[in-house]
Amino acid sequence: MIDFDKTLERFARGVAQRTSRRGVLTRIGLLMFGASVVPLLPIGRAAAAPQDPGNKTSCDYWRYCALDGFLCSCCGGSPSQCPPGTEMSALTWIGTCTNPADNRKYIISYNDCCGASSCGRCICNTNMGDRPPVRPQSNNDTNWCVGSTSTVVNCTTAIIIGVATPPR
Ligand code: ABN
Repeated sequence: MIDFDKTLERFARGVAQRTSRRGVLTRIGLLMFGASVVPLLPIGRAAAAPQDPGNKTSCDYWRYCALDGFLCSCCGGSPSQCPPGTEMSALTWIGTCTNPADNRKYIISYNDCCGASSCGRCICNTNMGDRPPVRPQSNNDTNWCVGSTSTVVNCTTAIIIGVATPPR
């Protein structure tokens, strides 16, 4: 029968004779350095973000498909940010728009920006999926600033909430 202890001892002695202590320490050091550097290497994460083509100050921009209001992009804000001095409404109207870059449907939240005065620039009334005010939950001709500090609507944002359709 093989003497396990003796075999292991012979193997360890052989390794010890063939390698120097400094060499072993160098290898361990290199391994530790490699392990710490790997997470820092550049990794292509761009694929995760959807492409977002189009002119954000035009009613034709894909995210505005169900919008009723002044574009915040024309009023000192952006499709997802209110202009300075205004407050984003907590209440909102939800639409579903197709991104031409990947042909997928995205859920868009049309939060009004409240305060200051009505912006008055870039009015859009695309209204896809809009229903009469008798169904308020499906109507976009609504002042979503009613629950905010100011009920004055300055402009309307179009924020991507998520993908409505799974990848094909
Ligand atoms: N959601 C924009 C809006 C505000 C007030 C009146 C109509 C539409």
